[in-house]
Amino acid sequence: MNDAPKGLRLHIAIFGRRNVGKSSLLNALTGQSVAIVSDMPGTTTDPVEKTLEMLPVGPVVFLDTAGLDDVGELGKLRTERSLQVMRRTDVALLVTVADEWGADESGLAARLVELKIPFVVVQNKADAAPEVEAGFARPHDLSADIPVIRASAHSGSGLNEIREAIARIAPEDAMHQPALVSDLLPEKGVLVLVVPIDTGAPKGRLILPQVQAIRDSLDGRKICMVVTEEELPAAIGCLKNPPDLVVCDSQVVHLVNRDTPAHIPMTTFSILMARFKGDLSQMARGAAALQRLKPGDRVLIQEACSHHAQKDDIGRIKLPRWLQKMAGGELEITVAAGKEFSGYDPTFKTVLHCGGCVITRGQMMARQRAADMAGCPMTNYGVAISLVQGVLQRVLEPFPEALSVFEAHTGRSGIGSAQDLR
Ligand SMILES: Nc1nc2c(ncn2[C@@H]2O[C@H](COP(=O)(O)OP(=O)(O)OP(=O)(O)O)[C@@H](O)[C@H]2O)c(=O)[nH]1
Ligand code: SF4
Ligand SMILES: [Mg+2]
Repeated sequence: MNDAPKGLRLHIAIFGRRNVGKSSLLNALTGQSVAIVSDMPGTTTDPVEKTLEMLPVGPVVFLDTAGLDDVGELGKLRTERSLQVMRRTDVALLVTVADEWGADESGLAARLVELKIPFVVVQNKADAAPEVEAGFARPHDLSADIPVIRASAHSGSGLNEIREAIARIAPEDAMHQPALVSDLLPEKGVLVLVVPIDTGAPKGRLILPQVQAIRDSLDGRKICMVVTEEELPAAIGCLKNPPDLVVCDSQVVHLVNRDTPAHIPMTTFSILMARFKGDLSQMARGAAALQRLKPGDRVLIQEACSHHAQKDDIGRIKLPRWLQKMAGGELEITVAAGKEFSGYDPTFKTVLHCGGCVITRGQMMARQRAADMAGCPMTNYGVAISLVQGVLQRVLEPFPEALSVFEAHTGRSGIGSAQDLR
């Protein structure tokens, strides 16, 4: 489990004013000297990350942040970065010194409530305030369901309570990923995975969604075949009964659509991942909005990491070209990359998101919620590729709810054939 991908780990972020002991708590909870601690306010300047296996929660990432009361120009920037961390937080620790609770803490708590991020209030430095032990007050403006724990990063008191509280309040979504594919198959069902082995495929290995699909089908005791698109007809032909599901890479979806008889359900790895990572129905609604784009409309292309763009990059080059073709003219395209983001500008007519392999389900859901709140339809690359290929309805068939959302919002279908996509 130690090498669980970051996208599958619960993200726990530590917020609070400067010098309250956030970094000391990170070190105490992880049992390691991860972050620098000092009595100088403003010691932590950039978010610090530490992945570990934490009982009783499982694989987690801890994020230590700069104090939210930092001052001056630089301080403001640091505070902004800390707040951006909130957008990728599944559970927060709001740290104070003993029962000091002022406007900073109230504001922070209100913001966490607004973003629907569950949190624990940690009253740190309990060892230094024994004289008020009896009178340790619960903040007056906190709702009763928010745990308040007295702790000391120095003595270690309260740390287990913090761990247990995290496990208790962690969102179901972030703790228990839905199955990737096995729930779509009957008992001992047959799954055919179509994996193109072209020059773009990494040498000697498979990519994460492919490995996860194989593993999930084995966990679910299904029967899994893995073939390239060229072998697909032979693979289907050699089976006594039709397979229960064919899953392919988006880039060969037009070929696989052609070679998979209509009575055999098919979908793509991207669609599976869109459901695994977030709300597929919302992505399907966002795909319908792509069909309404007009020349001059603003589109945000959002990637969760800043990878080096290739010359035929899907997000930066191909999708914008296809969408402009669908819209019948130039679109105003903005590209944003990185794990941090600070909400959406409502003037975007669409947010087109990457697969988000480096962020968690909770983080993707937070992005989807933020887009929804700003009134920006949101979809992702995989869903958009199937739309422009004219096969979205077919690949959504295994997901009746998402299909009906798409059909309720759709106008015309995609731009048609594979030739159009060169
Ligand atoms: N007595 C006592 N002191 C603590 C405790 N936790 C932290 N401190 C001290 O408080 C000071 C600040 O600790 P940090 O962990 O650097 O605090 P921080 O919140 O990360 O500070 P910034 O990074 O500046 O925002 C240090 O001198 C710590 O030794 C605690 O539980 N008890
Ligand atoms: S899917 Fe998104 S997060 Fe994953 S590598 Fe591509 S751009 Fe980065
Ligand atoms: Mg610090």
